[in-house]
Amino acid sequence: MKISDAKVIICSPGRNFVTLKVHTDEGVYGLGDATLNGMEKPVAEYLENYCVPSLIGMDPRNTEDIWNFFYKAPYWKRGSVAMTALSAIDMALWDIKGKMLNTPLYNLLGGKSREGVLVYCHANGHDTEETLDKAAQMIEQGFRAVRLQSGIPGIEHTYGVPRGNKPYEPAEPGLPLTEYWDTSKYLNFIPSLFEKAREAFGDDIHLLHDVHHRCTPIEAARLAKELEPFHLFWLEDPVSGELQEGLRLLRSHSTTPVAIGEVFNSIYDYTTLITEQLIDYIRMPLVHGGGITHLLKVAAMASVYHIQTGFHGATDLSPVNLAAAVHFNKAVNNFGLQEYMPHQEIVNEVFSTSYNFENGFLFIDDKPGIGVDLDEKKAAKYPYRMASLPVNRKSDGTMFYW
Ligand code: CS2
Ligand code: MG
Repeated sequence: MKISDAKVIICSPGRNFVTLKVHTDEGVYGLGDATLNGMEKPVAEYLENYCVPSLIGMDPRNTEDIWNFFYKAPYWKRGSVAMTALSAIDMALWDIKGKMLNTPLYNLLGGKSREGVLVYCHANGHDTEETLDKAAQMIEQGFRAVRLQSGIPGIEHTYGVPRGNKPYEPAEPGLPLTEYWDTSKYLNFIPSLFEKAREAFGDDIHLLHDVHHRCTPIEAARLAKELEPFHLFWLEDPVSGELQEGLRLLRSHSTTPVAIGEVFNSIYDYTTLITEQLIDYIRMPLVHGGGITHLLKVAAMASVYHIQTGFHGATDLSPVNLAAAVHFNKAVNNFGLQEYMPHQEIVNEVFSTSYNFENGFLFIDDKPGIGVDLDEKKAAKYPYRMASLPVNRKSDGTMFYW
């Protein structure tokens, strides 16, 4: 069996997605997500001009060797662009493997450890009241885990909160907008949001919060400590992902669980965090972290230290990634929680999916492989539109972390 062709499809039904479609000489094809928010074109270019020519003629069943070829052959390794491309190749090959063996992906990863995959959704509001209203609506829809992000008094616009009444999308059309940030206002406000949320929803709902890397280690330690009474399921990205050692300080001050790594792309980003037990959940998703082949190894390493998976799953990751993540999470023993931010309705015109949400869980049917298809004609109706994530400056104008 040989790979006969591979094509990169960029489309924008509501937002940009990059998909790799790998064809074989036996007529079976596989799909992989290659979407890297705001950097779609470099991944597509790397795939089309560098990876696809080498891929043609390879036997798609050799997922391990092909992964190692694209990881080890380039002298300049890793980085988010190359690893997203590699993730897409890997995902598409596992999709083919499942289709060839006529079995859903989860069966190739160990079978079922559970039927449904527990997910969390977002409740984003301009202030405490609106955030808690949104959370109440989510709980009403059946969600058992909710991430709370709120506008901060004194800060004009906070990342994660939609502008006006638009559905929330992390990227905005065109060049990056600038947002202004004030950590002390943020730190003074957030504990009261969670205090009110616990009063409103009781102890049985899982509550989460994302710091988006905006604290220094000592600030993150303060936040984690002050949130302790409200028993968060996790506090996400409390310090910059670059500063792994920063988590030592937080850990020595607080028992608030920590999730980190949606911007990571390799097991080597995690070695200190896992072996020193500085985190509780790994966020690196299949689409940016080297695909199924690599995440199986990261999850296995994490499991030795009783650390669980908690994959990133915002709307800028395509339905192909989400479906693959549901299979993965259904299979691995140390699954913890999956982020689920449903795509806009228009996305379903292009992608047909095999997962459904019920009572707080995502379920996936038994279609062979990943179970997602893409309608190329419909995709062509929605051409790429440049969109960017905002940049973040401190209130005095200093360029700052996200
Ligand atoms: C967020 C995302 O879902 C999350 O946890 O951090 O909104 C993230 O900022 C975007 O996916 C970036 O593209
Ligand atoms: Mg995040």
